[in-house]
Amino acid sequence: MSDLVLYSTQQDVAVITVNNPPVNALSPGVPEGIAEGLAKAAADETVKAVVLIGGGRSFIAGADIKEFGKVTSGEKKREGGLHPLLYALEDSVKPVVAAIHGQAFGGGLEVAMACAYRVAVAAANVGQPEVKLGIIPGAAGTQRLPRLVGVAKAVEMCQFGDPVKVPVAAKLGLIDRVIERDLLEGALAYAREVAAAPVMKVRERNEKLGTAEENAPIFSAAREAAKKRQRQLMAPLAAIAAVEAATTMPFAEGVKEEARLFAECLFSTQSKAMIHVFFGERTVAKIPNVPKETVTYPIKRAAVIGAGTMGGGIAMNYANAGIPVLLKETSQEALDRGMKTISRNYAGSVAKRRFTQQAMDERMARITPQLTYDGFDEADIIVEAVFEGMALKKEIFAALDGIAKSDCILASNTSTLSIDEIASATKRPQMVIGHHFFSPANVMRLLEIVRGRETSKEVIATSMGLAKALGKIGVLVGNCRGFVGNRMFGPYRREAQFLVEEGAAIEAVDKAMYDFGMAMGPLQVGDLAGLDVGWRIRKEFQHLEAAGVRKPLLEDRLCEMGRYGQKTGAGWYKYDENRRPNLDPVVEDLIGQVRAAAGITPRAVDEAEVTDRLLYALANEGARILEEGMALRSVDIDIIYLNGYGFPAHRGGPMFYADTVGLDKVLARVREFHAQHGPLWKPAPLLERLAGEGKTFAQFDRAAAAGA
Ligand code: T1G
Repeated sequence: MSDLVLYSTQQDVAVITVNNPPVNALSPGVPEGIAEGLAKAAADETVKAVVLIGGGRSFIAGADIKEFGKVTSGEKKREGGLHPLLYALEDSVKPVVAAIHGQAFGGGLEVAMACAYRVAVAAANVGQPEVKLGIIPGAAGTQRLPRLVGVAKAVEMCQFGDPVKVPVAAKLGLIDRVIERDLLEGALAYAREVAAAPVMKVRERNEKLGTAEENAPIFSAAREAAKKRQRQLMAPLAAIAAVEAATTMPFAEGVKEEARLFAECLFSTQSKAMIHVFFGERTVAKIPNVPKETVTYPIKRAAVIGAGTMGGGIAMNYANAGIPVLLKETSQEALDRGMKTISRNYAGSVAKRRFTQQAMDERMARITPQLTYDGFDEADIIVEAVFEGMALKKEIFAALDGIAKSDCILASNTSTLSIDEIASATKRPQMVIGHHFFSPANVMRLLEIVRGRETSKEVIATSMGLAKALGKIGVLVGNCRGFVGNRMFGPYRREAQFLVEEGAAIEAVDKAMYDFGMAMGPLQVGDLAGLDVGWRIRKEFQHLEAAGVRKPLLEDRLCEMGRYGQKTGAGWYKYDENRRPNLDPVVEDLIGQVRAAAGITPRAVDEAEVTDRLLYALANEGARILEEGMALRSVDIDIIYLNGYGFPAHRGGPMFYADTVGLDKVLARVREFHAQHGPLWKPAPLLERLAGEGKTFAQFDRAAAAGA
């Protein structure tokens, strides 16, 4: 028996322990080890029943996702999968009891459902999260689950992939007993209780499969929900179809139909993209030359300067994570306004039953509004979130230098200004870092962590851990203008405006990107964030703009007209009381005037030109960012775009998407645009190199990792 699966006996019960840390994935050798243990138990006359349990922190968290890439790349042939093991478990003469703690996800739950019984501790979670990887359960999960919990719940679990807490799963009939104390002891006792009882194989239980009449509305509602909440995704629809097969076909046929649907999803670009994202969200936490064992600062007390939209949201993040936070403003009126916004945000969550009034009160109690620096000398981290002006920020950091304790991290939430220049206002640049939150700060998962030239490893490591504690995805970026996300968003939104100047309709540009999968089109996004934000930055950086380079004309004009977007009721669009966008003849007139003044004869612009110009603007700037080392890997850029800019996960991110198109094709289009539109489209040298070598951004990452 491999050491991936351990076998022992406790008097008359065999115990099979999966020992494949960190999550007991069903990696090669694990299914085989369980099967070997089962055979041993069958051959041992003293054994009356079997307990299958996970070692370490969890039961089995699913198939080994790393194996899928080997199958889809052809490196590895698809074998019989888990079915032989599942039938061996289900047909075992001696009943097998799955004992669950931590997670039983995906293949882990499918293994547990093939067992005669399932017991679990209340804190554990079960689920079929495969759709989050762009696939569906591939080991009869869609066939056994409805037989245990009924059709409606099985569809929901397979279509959305969300975890189900054990007490709820027990009520559904998925867990036979919730174990109060020691899981193994409880499972052994349960196994002895049921050792001699007759076992009904799950695959033979049909009483919960309902009738066609009962099921029809369930499946049509599920498909309706998929259309609304899972736009463009293929796996949820495949999951629904697979569960439907369980209600219309005999078990063995249903398993075949599930396998067909599973293969369709597994080989899809959507699944490759979502698996890329799964690993990418974990890769970004790995910083070359900042080893895992780097000492970090404990963050027990926080302080935020500025109670505006960003400062208030940042304070909420700390309160949500259980960290008391001081919130300083310069006037009582601004402070009251900030606290009122925070209270209103929390009340909204209570109203939506996201959490209780008590939870809101506890969070509010963790935020201390004040007009002074009282208590800042005890803070472990101070986050500056004031107006985007360098002079003000330097003044604040100079003041903090004299107040904060020596091991207090000084973070700026600046979205564009230089962390090095801000750090120069202190005598402790090694303690200064950028924590760039995205609005609304208490909602958006992305946190760009901006390393200054002198930022210490300990401050970086602490920031990466703090991001996780705040429920954020922390991505380390370099200290260039706009860092990574906004630096790329500039060309993206610039091209959207150029396309309108050249003849594209506003709504056509937005629709093209929405149809690509973006949460919102680029012009609507501008209206949402506020056109005046970019307008102010352009004015701040005017002196840096290269002369003779084409600049977008329309948004400055819209701002001069006081049309900042949703916040003023009008920007590119006019907004009704429900903030729904409507085309506005005033803007059409303005576009006509601007074209005429610029001597532009409007032309037809097709959807492909819109998506190519916007998406390749991202990829081209991303390539420059990689080259300059302002992002560690192309996947870091992808994770930034998914979590900060509404890029669709099923497209993997701007760099992954460019890889799927083929960098040679991307480069050809960039060269076309360069010829048509001038220096802004100069191809990035890295893009030219990789395209010339027939390589991908992903290969660039692997080479960088190998070289690290
Ligand atoms: N396969 C391979 N590696 C995995 C893995 C998996 N299923 N799950 C986690 N890891 C790695 C992860 O990359 C990280 O690696 C380390 O384990 C710790 O993970 C047949 C087809 C279980 C809730 O989708 O949801 O079964 O960065 O940081 O925060 O029908 O991991 O340390 O190198 O996330 O404590 C279905 C995915 C698979 C579950 C634990 N199962 N995993 O969270 O740790 S498809 C899933 C999770 C399937 C069947 C189908 C979480 C977790 P590294 P972590 P965590």
